[in-house]
Amino acid sequence: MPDSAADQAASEALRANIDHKLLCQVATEPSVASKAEFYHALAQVAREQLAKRWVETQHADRQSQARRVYYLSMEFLIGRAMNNALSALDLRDQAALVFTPPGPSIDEVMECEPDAALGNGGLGRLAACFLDSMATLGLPSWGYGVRYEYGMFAQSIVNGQQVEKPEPWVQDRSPWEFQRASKHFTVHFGGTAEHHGEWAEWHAADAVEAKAFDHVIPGHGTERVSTLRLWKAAAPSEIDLGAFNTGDYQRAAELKNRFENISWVLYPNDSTSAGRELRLRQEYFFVSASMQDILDRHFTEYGSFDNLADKIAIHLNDTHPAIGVAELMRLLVDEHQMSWKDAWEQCRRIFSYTNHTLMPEALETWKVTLIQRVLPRHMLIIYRINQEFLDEVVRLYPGDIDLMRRVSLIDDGNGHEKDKRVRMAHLSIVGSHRINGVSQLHSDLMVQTIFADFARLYPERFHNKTNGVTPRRWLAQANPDLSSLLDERIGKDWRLDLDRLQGLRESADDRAFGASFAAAKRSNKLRLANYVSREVGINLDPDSLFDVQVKRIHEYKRQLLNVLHVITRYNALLDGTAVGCAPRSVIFAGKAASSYHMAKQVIRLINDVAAVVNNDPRTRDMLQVVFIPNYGVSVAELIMPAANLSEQISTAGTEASGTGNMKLSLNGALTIGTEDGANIEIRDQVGAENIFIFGNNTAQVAAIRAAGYQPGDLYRDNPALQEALDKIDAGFFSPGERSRYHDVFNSLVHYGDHYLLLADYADYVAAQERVDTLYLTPAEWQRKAILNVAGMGPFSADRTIRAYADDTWNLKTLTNT
Ligand code: 26Q
Repeated sequence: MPDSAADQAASEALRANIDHKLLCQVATEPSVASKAEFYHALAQVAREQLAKRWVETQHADRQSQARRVYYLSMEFLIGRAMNNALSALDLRDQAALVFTPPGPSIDEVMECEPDAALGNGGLGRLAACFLDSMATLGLPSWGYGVRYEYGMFAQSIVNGQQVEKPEPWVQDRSPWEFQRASKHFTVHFGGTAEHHGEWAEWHAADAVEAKAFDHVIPGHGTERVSTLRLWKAAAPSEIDLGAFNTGDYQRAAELKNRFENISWVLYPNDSTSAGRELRLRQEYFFVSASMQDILDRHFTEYGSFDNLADKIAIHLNDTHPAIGVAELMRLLVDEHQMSWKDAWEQCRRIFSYTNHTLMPEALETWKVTLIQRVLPRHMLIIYRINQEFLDEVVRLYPGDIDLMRRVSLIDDGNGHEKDKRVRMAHLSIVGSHRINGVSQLHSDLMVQTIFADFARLYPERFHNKTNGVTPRRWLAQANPDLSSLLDERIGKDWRLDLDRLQGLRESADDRAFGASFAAAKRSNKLRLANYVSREVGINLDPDSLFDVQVKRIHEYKRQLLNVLHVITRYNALLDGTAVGCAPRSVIFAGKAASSYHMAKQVIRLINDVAAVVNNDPRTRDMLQVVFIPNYGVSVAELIMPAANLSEQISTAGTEASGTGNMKLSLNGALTIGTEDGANIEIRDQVGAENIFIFGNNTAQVAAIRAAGYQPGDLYRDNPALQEALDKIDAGFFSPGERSRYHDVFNSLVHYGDHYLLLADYADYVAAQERVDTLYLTPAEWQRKAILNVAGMGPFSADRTIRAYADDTWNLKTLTNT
């Protein structure tokens, strides 16, 4: 904690500023202000300085006329803003000095802020980390998205089951947003489109206003900022007027609803494409507003669209904003009189696209009939793009009809008109000059499987950009104890240059350092244990091994495999065959999509198993199980620093990258994981001897499936596995309802075990035994944990964004300091 005279003076100045904001903005005074009122006053202090940085950054960007990148994403999982803003503004230490007893602490003040949970999971959080890095690297950059009224639902656990409730993250307004009253665009829907040669006239049926709300994203170690502009849907003002004139309030209210519901709620699904009309409207709504805004800005600065592609890059975060390709064509050709050929040339230089999943059920397609009804002009544009694209394919591979069918933007529905669908991934690829996956394995599989035809057509377009996480939020802010330890050892520069962590390697064998490292971990575990005790009423032993699996609940992520191991361990403890075990606390957290039955069953099973295991006096000292409710950014900030073991156990070939794996390792957890996603690159960086890799790799998974996988045989031949599964099936953990988990049992033993849990079970349990052995040798464990942190340099989002800027967006970094 800084205590020099200068720091004291600065904190006094900050205190005076907060008191002033309390008076003017909150109308109260320090002696009676609540924590929430202090939070608002402090946020106002930060807001003022952020506004100043925003204005200066915009000025610099206009002056430099540098190329800008626009990052289009349906999701931005920001979490809380305060700690990050104070750190970026260099106010964090002073704020800690201001908030001292008898008043609330800075932590208590910061906890008043609700999470901005405008995303589902990995993809949304990646977008937030990227904004942090873009600002920090000084890139002229904007994020564009939807200002959902309700973000990701809040999860509570009632009788062991997930209960969802709506989460209005901004009740009235947030101190972090700036409404831009003058920035609004009209977005049209429906009606008909009439061709006039190259261009068309769209007689739309409906119009919605898109209103801009900005979040200033501060850079670290720079005064530059990035902007996140979110769009809120509003009924056009004529609607209110019409109701007033006719007195038909009922109809007016209905209409208002019909428009304003577009930005009401985030779809809580992270792995299946819903195919719902409202979702399509959301996608087009924010994409159209963003495109209009981008073109407006460009025209104001250059008075022409001829140089558009020299000055802007637009990135598609998955296919969710892919309709943007058609929208840019529409705006340039229909609204700005550019020729189709010129517009298409610009388009292809402007767009780039990241794919985040290989799973077929998550690949977005929309019925042609739906797009025709909601966006008739765009359907015509997509047909024309497709026609020109297929003409090119024919020239390259004459006569290959099957190839044409496979790569077409339209899935022809086996000739049934009503089953025709638009493939958004194909539209994204054809409209982009760069396409990337999010880990080396994922990028390789992408070009070998789902996009193999396109990789043959356009090999130069396909690249890898392995994901990363921001070390500011995920180490500096979330783990202050480890951070100060790092500062002492390797200096403070790792925040902006994560490769500095390599400098820790020479301290791996230093006993004293190992002890301090362990002490930091223990205090983080204590903090988490206190939270769990308060929230869940379970008391964890802070000296037990904290074994953590935190992520969305999905069958491919195999939380159920983890549960099978827990039950196996419990059985072994009971029958005395558990030798060399370390005391463990197995910690789960994550949300299930509201309509995903099997995922909800897994949550319930975890809680049912916890109820049995935690209350068994014979095993209580050796094994505890807890499900922490409402996993989100803020809960993750508590869990990541406290983990000893990171569970990354997806079926090889299914997890595109993972980013929780990076956060956990960065905070000194060892990984137990499969050869999947970025786990492979983590192994390469930390060394195979410092990670627990188990199970079948992608080639083996393919071979097992090809040979006709028989999970029933594995069940019959492995007594420990059989006992664990039988207990689930017989209702051992659900005595009040014995049949509760029949479907879970059946999905593994009788219905094909699609994600090969049983095939990896034995190797997983064996790997877990090696984990115990190591944990019982603390000095060795510490050494490996330190080497994990030391190897995490490449997993900074700064490295990822630099690579995007260089290879994909063609941007230079800037500074205005
Ligand atoms: C699509 C259509 C309709 C409704 C919802 C969706 C939808 C929404 C979100 C589909 C997918 C998502 C989110 C996917 C996601 O989070 N993928 C994860 O992305 C991370 C960042 O690249 C990777 O690390 C993870 O491996 C990947 O699962």
